[in-house]
Amino acid sequence: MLRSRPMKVIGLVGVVALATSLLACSGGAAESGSATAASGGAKTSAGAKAPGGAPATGKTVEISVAMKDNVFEPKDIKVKAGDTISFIAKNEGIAIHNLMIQSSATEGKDFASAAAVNPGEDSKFTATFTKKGTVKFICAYHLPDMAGTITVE
Ligand SMILES: [Cu+2]
Repeated sequence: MLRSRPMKVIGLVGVVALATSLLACSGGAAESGSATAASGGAKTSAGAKAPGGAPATGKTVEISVAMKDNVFEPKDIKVKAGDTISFIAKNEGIAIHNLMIQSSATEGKDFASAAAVNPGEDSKFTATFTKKGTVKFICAYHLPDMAGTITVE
């Protein structure tokens, strides 16, 4: 009886030490494993998507653009190539406005809000820019006043 007690204590310490080292070990393995998967995934999509353009990043960025009478705020927007941009075109004026992105030359299509966004209303749409450079956007009702640029970086 007297001998088995210290043995038990040592055994318990041993088990705890083993469990701790196992936890530390699996934690480390999981970390390096996910890092490898992330960089591998980026490489794969770079090869698979749009040659000449940036691959989709899988990231969504929300950008609100106020349409006032007669100006966009902001009128100069910066985005990252490959991000999905969720545009919210908010009509904060008293006239009808819209937001037309003239990207057909670089992206093969234009992105646009509803053709007529009424005062007090919003129009949401998404766009992805794959080519770095500058794209113009306008309000079709109020040229040349309502125009802006999107810089794709
Ligand atoms: Cu307008």
